[in-house]
Amino acid sequence: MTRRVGITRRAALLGATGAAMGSMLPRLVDRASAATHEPRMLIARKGRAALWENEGPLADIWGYEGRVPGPLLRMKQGETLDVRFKNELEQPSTIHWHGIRIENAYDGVAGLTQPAVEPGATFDYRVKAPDAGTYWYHPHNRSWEQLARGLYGVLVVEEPGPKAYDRDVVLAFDDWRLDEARQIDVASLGAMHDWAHAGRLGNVLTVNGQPYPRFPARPGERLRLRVVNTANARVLTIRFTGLAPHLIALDGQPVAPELLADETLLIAPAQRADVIVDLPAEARTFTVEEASGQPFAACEFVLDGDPVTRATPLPQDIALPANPLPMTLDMDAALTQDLLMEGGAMGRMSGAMLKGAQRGMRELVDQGKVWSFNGIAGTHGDPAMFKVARGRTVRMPIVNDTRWPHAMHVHGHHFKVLSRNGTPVQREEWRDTVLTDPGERVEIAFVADNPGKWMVHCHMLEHQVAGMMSWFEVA
Ligand SMILES: [Cu+2]
Repeated sequence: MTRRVGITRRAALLGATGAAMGSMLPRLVDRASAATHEPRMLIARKGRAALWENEGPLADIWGYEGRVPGPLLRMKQGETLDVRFKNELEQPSTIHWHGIRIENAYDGVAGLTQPAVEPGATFDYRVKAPDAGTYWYHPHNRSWEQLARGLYGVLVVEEPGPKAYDRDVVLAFDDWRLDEARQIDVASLGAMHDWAHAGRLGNVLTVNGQPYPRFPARPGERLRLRVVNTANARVLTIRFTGLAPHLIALDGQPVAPELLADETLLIAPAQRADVIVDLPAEARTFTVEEASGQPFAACEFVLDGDPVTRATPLPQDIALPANPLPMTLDMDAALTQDLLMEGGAMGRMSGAMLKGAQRGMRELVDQGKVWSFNGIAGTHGDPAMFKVARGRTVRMPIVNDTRWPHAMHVHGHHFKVLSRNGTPVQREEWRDTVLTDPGERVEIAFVADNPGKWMVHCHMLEHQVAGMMSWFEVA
């Protein structure tokens, strides 16, 4: 039995050794070579990373290019990025381009939009990005294992025109479950306890694959922080104390700029949030904290050098241009598809359909299934939850009848979050992943304009594999 340390353990560790940790080196940025149409190679392979402390023992990981996160990909809105994925792992894999309203054939879902890419094989993805914003990529085959081992990267799609900030900084948060040898705890991968409860929660938090990165910045700089939660299952509470963070986008889609209440961002697995901060004019240090439990510092900004001066105060000028989303919802002619989530520990589920037959809980557990959508413990190979004519509005009331939060993700589309427990959501909020609390009813709607087969699933990856998955077809 390995010792479990709470994620707050980092706080104690950082108190002792945080100051001694090495400085953050800027990550290499990889751009598409648009002129030559040479595909950009992305190789999934084994690598090593310092997850526990910057100078400490290296952990064996799986990563794109053997790194965690994988290469930061940048492209311009409307551009196409050709990626040749090569799988040098011993397990089949794919790449899913999370949040990109992509052509269905390149959505990367093994068993639905493509066969899994076998060890040694390649697959060519065409990533055309209609929307600017912050996105990410990760496998969609045994995601619960492959993401826990480090396979993910961030994809930035840049708006055209001048920027209302000096620089952007990606903050990709992840939590890892490390064992006593400071290696990824692989013995607990697939543990039914995690699958039936909150999912696989880690005991070490990293930002951009590092336990405590320090970001150099200039006094007075205006930064766009691109926050990504890449954790398998942990909902993060990120606090930017003293930085007056202004939210400008959620899941890649612009929102009317707003000062975050309590300078705090709640961000579920797979979600992204873009915030603008104006750093103060004096040289000093700011920490960004994780505050879902005992708050502890996750990274810091070290201000040094000549101050940057800026004429306009926040939130002037920081609103992002709208993306070309289909935003006109025709609710009168909408197809309504209810989504009832059941199961999990302390739930009321007594059985579910599995592969076409009704089964009791005991048999479901034996098959690794403990959750259901609309009474069905989902597997790849199930029939579609619904089919919808292209261009029709889909209205989806989601009821979370479980004791656990779930982060519902819809592929190929962004949806508007209409209401929570019957109360209209005030913010104009277009998302690809929405957090639903235990007992909550969240209504979403979207225009089904992207033809193909699209998954809808929980992005707590252990919940997904244990039954919280289905798909729909736009024809
Ligand atoms: Cu879930």
